[in-house]
Amino acid sequence: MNFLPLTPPGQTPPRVLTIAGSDSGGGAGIQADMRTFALLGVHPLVAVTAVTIQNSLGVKGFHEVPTDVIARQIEAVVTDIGVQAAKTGMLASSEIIETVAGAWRDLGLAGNTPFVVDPVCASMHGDPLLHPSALKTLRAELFPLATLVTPNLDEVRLLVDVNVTDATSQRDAAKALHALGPQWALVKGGHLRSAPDSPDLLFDGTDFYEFDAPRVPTGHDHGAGDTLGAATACALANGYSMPQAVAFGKGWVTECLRAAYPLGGGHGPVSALFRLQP
Ligand code: PXL
Repeated sequence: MNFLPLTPPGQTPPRVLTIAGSDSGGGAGIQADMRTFALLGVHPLVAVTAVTIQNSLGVKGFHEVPTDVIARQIEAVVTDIGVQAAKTGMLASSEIIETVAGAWRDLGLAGNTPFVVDPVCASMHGDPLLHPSALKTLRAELFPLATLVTPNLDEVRLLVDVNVTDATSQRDAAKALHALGPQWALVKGGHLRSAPDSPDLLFDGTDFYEFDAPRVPTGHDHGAGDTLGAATACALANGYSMPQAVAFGKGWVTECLRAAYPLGGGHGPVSALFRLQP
């Protein structure tokens, strides 16, 4: 696959901000985002929302970062360093979502800086990463600010109550998500286990774009959703159109799935480290 343009050493690369939770196991969340950013030649900026206590077997608990600390992290990097795109991951609570939405609006980023919202609700083990009462805030406050939302099929069910089982219901889900206000909605088909491929569907309110990739047979796919969103945000920061950026993100996560490795006694992570192979 082709990668993103690289900035010569000594020159400032594009900056992408991740607003997300820390995974102590290093597979998902901020750690996955930063691996992808760095290996795509992007300078990673970080606003930590929560610290999870986690290993390959699951999430044992998490500690939320106070909302003023989250808002100040975002403000500090946006006002000084500047961002060409941002993505959100684990946001944990309604208060944190309101804080992130408020910061995005107050800093004048809404409508002019690509904003990828990955509506993380639970870990792959089913451990909750978002309070159920926060779904309403996600829909009402953050989705209207998003350039792109990237739910998986479990998140689609929680957000718009559509059970995606085939291409028709995937279109219904994309329409329902788009009606919540994002510019683009991506319904990820990775969890459509009945499909031989992993079909993702992108919708801008008018046109549908399909992205197919072969399903990679691995038990180690921790961090796959984060990695797709992160790579898509990096492509947007480089000026790609949305369909081009999603195609790039999909290609990148497919390579990371092929390179996934076992870790600990549970599920291993997808791996951007393949990029370091000579
Ligand atoms: O993959 C979603 C995700 C995002 N962020 C954090 C996580 C997970 C999944 O476990 O732990 C911090």
